[in-house]
Amino acid sequence: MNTTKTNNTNLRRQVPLARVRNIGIAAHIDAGKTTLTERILFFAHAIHRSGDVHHGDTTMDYDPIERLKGITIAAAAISCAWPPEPEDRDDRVPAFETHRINIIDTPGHVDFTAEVERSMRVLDGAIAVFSGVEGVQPQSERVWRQATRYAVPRLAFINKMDRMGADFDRVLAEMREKLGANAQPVLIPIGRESDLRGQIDVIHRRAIVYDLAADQKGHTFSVGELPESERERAAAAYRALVETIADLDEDIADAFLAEREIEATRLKAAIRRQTIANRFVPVIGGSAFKYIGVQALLDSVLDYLPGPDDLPPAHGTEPDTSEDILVRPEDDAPLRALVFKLSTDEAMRRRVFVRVYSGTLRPGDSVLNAVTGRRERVSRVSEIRADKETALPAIFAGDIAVVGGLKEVATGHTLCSESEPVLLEAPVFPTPVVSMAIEPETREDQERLGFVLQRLAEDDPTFRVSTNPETGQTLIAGMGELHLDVIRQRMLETFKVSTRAGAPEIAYRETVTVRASGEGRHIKQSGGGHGQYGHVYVEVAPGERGSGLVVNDKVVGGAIPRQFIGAVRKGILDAAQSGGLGGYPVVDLSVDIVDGSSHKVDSSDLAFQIAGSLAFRDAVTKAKPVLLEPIMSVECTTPPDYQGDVVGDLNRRRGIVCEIGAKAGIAVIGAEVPLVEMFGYANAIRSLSKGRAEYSMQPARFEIVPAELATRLLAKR
Ligand SMILES: Nc1nc2c(ncn2[C@@H]2O[C@H](COP(=O)(O)OP(=O)(O)OP(=O)(O)O)[C@@H](O)[C@H]2O)c(=O)[nH]1
Ligand SMILES: [Mg+2]
Repeated sequence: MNTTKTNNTNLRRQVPLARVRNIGIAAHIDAGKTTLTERILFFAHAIHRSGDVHHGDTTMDYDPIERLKGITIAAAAISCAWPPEPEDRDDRVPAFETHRINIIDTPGHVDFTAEVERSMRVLDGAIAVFSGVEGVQPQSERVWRQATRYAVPRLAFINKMDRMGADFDRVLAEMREKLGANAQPVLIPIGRESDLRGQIDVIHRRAIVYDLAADQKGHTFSVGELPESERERAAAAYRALVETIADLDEDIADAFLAEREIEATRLKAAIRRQTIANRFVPVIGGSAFKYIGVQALLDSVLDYLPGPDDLPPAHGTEPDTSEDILVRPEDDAPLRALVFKLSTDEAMRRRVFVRVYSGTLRPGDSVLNAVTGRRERVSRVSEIRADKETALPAIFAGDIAVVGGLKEVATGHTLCSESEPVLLEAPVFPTPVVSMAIEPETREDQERLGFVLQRLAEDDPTFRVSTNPETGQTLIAGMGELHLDVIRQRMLETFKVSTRAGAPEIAYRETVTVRASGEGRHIKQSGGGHGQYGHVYVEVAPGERGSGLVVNDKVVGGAIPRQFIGAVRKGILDAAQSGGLGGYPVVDLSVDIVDGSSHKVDSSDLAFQIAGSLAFRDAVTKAKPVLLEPIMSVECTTPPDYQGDVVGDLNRRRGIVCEIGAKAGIAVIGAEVPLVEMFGYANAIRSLSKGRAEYSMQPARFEIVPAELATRLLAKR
């Protein structure tokens, strides 16, 4: 029975789909995402006072650890109306209909990349924020690629135009060069640094000028003729914009070739089409901190970013037949919702974040979790406002919301109607690179530790917990030192579990370098009663970096009976968890199950599982196993005086310097360095540059640890 469908007859959505925008804000660390989100909420009247990150009073960074550190850790969602209620409106927008904008503010630090990944998976559009001074930074490239992977249309906001050294044109050029973006400005800052005072509206060739004397919070501005000094710039930008769009869009091409005047609405419609098709990126300059350019950015979100029904339908698969199913954002279609995030609060209450792709969901409905196959009852559906929730009578296609009452659920699961099960594509997360042994401080902590760790690991797909089989120690693994530090702090502050930690270690991997075969025999046959009989031959071969572990069944003629292949596979997967060199996971290889033998009475799943493990270990030992270590791509920015010292130090860390450049009088050094050599680098770079150099890094790939080093490393274990 499809409860969802029968229940929704008397409920209607309040905001039509065409007036919904689900957008994310993504960028390099510190580009100003949270500041921009606060300003958006302020202008949309969703908050009365706009918070500041350095005062620790923002709505979006509500977590005490975020406020303390001044960075975003968890993506926070919030919803606002634009334009805000009519009585508060200026006359800039005549007759209008308000839109609902759901915003997800994501963290910039690469240790929390999972938050960006899962947000991108469910968003319809994004604002990519760049610093007007630093331009396109390594993490900006990463989030840009993430958005491209999920085909998320985006606007670019070049922020911090009030800061010394800000340069709009340079950042625009970098976006084209480094990101390959087909980008043209639609709103260009007027003035820069302390003289920043407004924007050129390129499409209407007019000026938006803020009255800074009257109002420091961006409420007072006038829209009028361009000042003489900006006319040439505006005309050139308009030409470039029209030419670029004419290249992409037939409608504008025709008008352009006929040299007809192009009406603003027509040009905007074409920009919208090309932005949504991911062929064009409108660029906007301003300063979130100084409240300049935010209202026009919001207008652009409505003008150019898609609503849920502007995008191609989402793809799902039928769980049994794997048939492709198109999911259209219709309220009366069967329910299809993707769980993209879980988070647990101090009272162990769990928030389950979903994006509804089709259908309607209301409290009391029962839904099918297409991954677990379990039927679950939804007790509550709510709108999200950062740390608060408002219960709703229903949520509809295109909504991002929190649902309550689910018992067994994880990130990437699909909730759907029982009559028409569908699996929606789950986001993919990177694997941890750093691990750390931890132990509880007291007996009380000991009791809660396991439970809390399990919850945290369920919430965060890039956080793993395991037990060292030899020492019995608890190991936690994540994306970096900061990630693990934040996890321990959260355990303490939120869940009151205090832990001692060992030094961070690399989450090494093991792999093979040549082909080899192996045999596993688990044969125990006594005279009377049942014995055990499992016998397996496997062949292993090196695979590509990042390919993981692939197991193939190549047995012919029933040497291993069909029903035991699953057990052999399980034995191999178990053994691969902990390799023979240092107990690290064995990855990037293929394993063919090729032959074996069985016994009519004594063969069992267990015997074949053990034989599979033994055969795998035997083969890997013969296949010249090696250790793999994570290599980081590092970018340092430093005053030129310290360039030599920074490069020398990177070389001593087994680093390979790939690129040295300059940006606004600052040297930029790009290098690849093994992660193990980067522990404690924050202090090192600070002291060798008197605190003036900075760096950021992100995982690049895994590479073989040099033999001599590997020997030393393994001897220590
Ligand atoms: N001068 C100036 N400073 C800004 C501007 N926008 C943000 N900042 C400052 O830059 C710093 C970082 O701002 P955030 O908003 O926390 O940046 P974020 O992108 O959210 O950072 P993460 O979430 O940690 O990646 C804060 O000190 C802000 O006050 C701006 O337009 N101009
Ligand atoms: Mg932030």
